[in-house]
Amino acid sequence: MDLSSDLKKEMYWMMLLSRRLDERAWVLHRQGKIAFHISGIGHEAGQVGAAFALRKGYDWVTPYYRDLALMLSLGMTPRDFMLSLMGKSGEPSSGGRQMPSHFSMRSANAVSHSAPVATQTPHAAGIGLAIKMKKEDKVVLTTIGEGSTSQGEWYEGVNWAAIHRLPVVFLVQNNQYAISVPPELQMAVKSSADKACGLGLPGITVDGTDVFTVYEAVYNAVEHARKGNGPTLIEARMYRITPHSSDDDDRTYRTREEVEDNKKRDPVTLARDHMIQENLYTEIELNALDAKAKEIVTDAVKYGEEMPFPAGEEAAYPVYIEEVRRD
Ligand SMILES: Cc1ncc(C[n+]2csc(CCOP(=O)(O)OP(=O)(O)O)c2C)c(N)n1
Ligand SMILES: [Mg+2]
Repeated sequence: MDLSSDLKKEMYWMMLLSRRLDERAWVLHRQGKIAFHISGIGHEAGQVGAAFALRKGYDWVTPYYRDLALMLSLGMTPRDFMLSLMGKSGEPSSGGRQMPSHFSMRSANAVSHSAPVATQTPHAAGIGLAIKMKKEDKVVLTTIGEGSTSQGEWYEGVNWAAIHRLPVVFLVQNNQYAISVPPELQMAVKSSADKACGLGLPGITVDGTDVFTVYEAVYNAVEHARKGNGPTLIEARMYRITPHSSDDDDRTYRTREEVEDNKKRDPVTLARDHMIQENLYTEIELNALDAKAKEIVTDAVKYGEEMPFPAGEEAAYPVYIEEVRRD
């Protein structure tokens, strides 16, 4: 696909910003300043490529917890993310009530998900059905990890979308682990995309470390859906460079050599190399961008630290409410 220089630069920036923000979250956790972090490091190409293939704020998204780069690409700010990590007042997903990274955002049509994995899949199918009934040309993107494609909800959601040819793109981020469990213990097929033939929709596997490859695959699937041709299942293959979460010790189930080896396909480094090779940026410009990303992250941390915690008496809103508030 022939992409404009500006588009490539925008994508690179989102990947870089997400990476620097994510790295800072780990530091904050180890400093004891936040309780929990679940990381998208290694997932940036898959998420940014997918987000840029959508009409932002027009199409719908039901994301999952690793989708930091996806959400930033759809307009969530680093400050918003810090509020989520710190459980502070004003946090857009839940006002600081949800676990961090349980993303939702009204302006991006991004719908909140539950902690049980795969619930976002039937949600996406339901939204797809609503779009079809309303005869709109919108599309739903839903994301998930490969391990969670073992869940019943996942099959039910994909099956329903396939039967009714709903405008849904199912993006599986195959990062080679479900906490400690490798894909071969989750499925007897080689790729989550192979499951598509049993459910009656197209399924493809792509290199999820290359942002432009993912963009092209999701773009084509989105256009296919928008024209009323139904859903597509895309598996983007990548590697979870960090432990599962801040509370996981991955040394108990994988070697350091394996992790180091997979860092050779670090999506942010690959995109950076592409920028140089295509003369889109010089080394000096790239270093300046990096400094800018770090500055934005530092500002977000300061902002988060200065914000108050939500008022205790509001803890149950909107779980239990006296009257319905529409704001
Ligand atoms: C129904 C359910 N079972 C188990 C869990 C605990 N859990 C949280 S994340 C996770 C691993 C999911 O792995 P995968 O789908 O590959 O996504 P990844 O975390 O690798 O991105 C598990 C088992 C859960 N949240 N929900
Ligand atoms: Mg996984």
